[in-house]
Amino acid sequence: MKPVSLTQYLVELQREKGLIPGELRLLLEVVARACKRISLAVSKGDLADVIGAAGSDNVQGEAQQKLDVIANETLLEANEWGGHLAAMASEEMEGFYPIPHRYPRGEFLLLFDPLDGSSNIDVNVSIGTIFSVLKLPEGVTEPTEENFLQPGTQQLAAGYAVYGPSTLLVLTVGDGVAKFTLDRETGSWTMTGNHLRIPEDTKEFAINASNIRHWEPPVRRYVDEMLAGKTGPRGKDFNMRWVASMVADVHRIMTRGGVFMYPRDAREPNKPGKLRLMYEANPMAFLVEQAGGAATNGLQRMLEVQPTQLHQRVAVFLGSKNEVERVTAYHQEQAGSAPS
Ligand code: AHM
Ligand code: MG
Repeated sequence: MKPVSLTQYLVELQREKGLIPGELRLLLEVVARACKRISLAVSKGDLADVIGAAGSDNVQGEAQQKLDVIANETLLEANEWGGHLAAMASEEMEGFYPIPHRYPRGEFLLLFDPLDGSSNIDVNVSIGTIFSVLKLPEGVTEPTEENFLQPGTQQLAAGYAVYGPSTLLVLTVGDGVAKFTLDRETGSWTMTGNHLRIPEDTKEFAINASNIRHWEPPVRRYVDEMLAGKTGPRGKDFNMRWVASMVADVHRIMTRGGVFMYPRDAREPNKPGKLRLMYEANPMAFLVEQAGGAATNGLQRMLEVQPTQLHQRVAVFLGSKNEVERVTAYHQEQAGSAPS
């Protein structure tokens, strides 16, 4: 069978299936092109002087790596002039970025975590880019931050790129999840999987266990039960994996199932978790649901959480459906029995 390119896949979604407008197709092509450039910079590593600290902090107070900055600029530059977007927002920028008036403006909003898994840059472990596309509300001509604060159900497209042994792009526009591998010789994205499915059951979980002493009781109960193995209440042994790059952990789950957790914990009680709703949790939740999995914040479906801030944090439980439902039920039980 002849290989299908990303362009062919998107053209089919637009023309034959009528699922996406032409402007969205062009936008996704530009995002994919930017990911290709980021992949190139990542793969050059020390040879291109892209490794190491940038000497600045982002809005979350995290030290930026050179690649965080390069990836952010690459996405901004690639997307600002095409005429598809009204504005962009990024993990690496405090405020949103309206498309400058010298360029035509479109009707979409693009959000991204330009370089996810920053702590893995120095050590040559998989990292990635996560993105989400929303529509500017009808009638708005000058975008504001509030225009971005739409629940994840409103996403028109979401995806991630993994810069690993091979570079992958995993994408959804609400018609299942497709996977593309970057062919480094021809420079094109070739489809290497379509309608990805996450098994409903799993024997693998992902959590940073060094935080165990800070976890809330439902998470402790859930993990303890898995750790008890065959002779415990679950009656089977579980395996654990934690890459510390959400893209890599989610991609493993996309491939063979599993449950990913970054719960709220007692380290910073006023922050509901580490990961960010708008450009990490929501796009991943959209992809995971499209692959037959589930995603919650412990209490409710992730995609239905009403955002209140651009950089809002959220607890994340996603992956194999039956496991996400179980850990969510443990949280709901606790919430139901907690004194008000
Ligand atoms: P980043 O976007 O600054 O890289 O932070 C998000 C990353 C996720 O990719 C990953 O799941 C998590 O942080 C790892 O956190 P920890 O180092 O606490 O295990
Ligand atoms: Mg991230």
